[in-house]
Parts: sequence; C-alpha cells; structure tokens
Amino acid sequence: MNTRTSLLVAVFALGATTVAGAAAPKTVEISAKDFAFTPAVVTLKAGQPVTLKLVATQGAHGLQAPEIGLDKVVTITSKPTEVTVTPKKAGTFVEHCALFCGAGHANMAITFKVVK
Ligand SMILES: [Cu+2]
Repeated sequence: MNTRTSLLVAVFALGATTVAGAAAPKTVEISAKDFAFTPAVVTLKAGQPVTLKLVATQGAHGLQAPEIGLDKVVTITSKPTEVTVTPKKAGTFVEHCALFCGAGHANMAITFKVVK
C-alpha cells in the first residue's frame, strides 16, 4: 500500500464514521416552565426516530403525545429525561401539559408538526 492508497483508505474510514453518526437519532431539547414549552412548535419528520430531551426550568410538568409515539406520560422535572420516539404519521398535533402544574396549566401546550 503506497502513501496515496493509505490516505484514501483513511478518508474512506472517516466518511464511514460520519455516516454511522448520522444514523443516530437526533436530539431535540424541549424545556418546560410555568406555563409554557420551549420551543412551542417542534417540527419532526415522519418515520425518523428522534430523541426528546425534556427538562423543566421551573415547576414540574408532563408530556404525552401518542400521535408522535409518546404513549405514556413523561414527567418533566429539573432532571433531564430523554425519550426516543418515531412519529408515524404526518400532521399537526397540539398536546397540553399532562401534569397539573397550576393556574396556567390549561393553556400550556406544545405543537408537534410532523412532516413527510
Ligand atoms: Cu405544566
């Protein structure tokens, strides 16, 4: 193997590593406070696994979104919780906070836009 071949092999190996890394679910950070989710609108891709990293910066909240594959209520506290989901169908889904959190609870919502 001459120097040029070695270099090509090295570049190929690097490329393969990058491709493998891209296959891992991307992470979307969602924070919750009294009484809002940030971001308020999250765009996801149908059929593509995504890890939601949920953390509360104030109070304790909850999220349940069966339309994107989050079937059980996840409690959101100051300790980050990661949950990986795969949205199956495209559409716009509005979910409300799933844990009573106070005066603004009823208006605390997040919108998931699932695109094809
Ligand atoms: Cu809440």
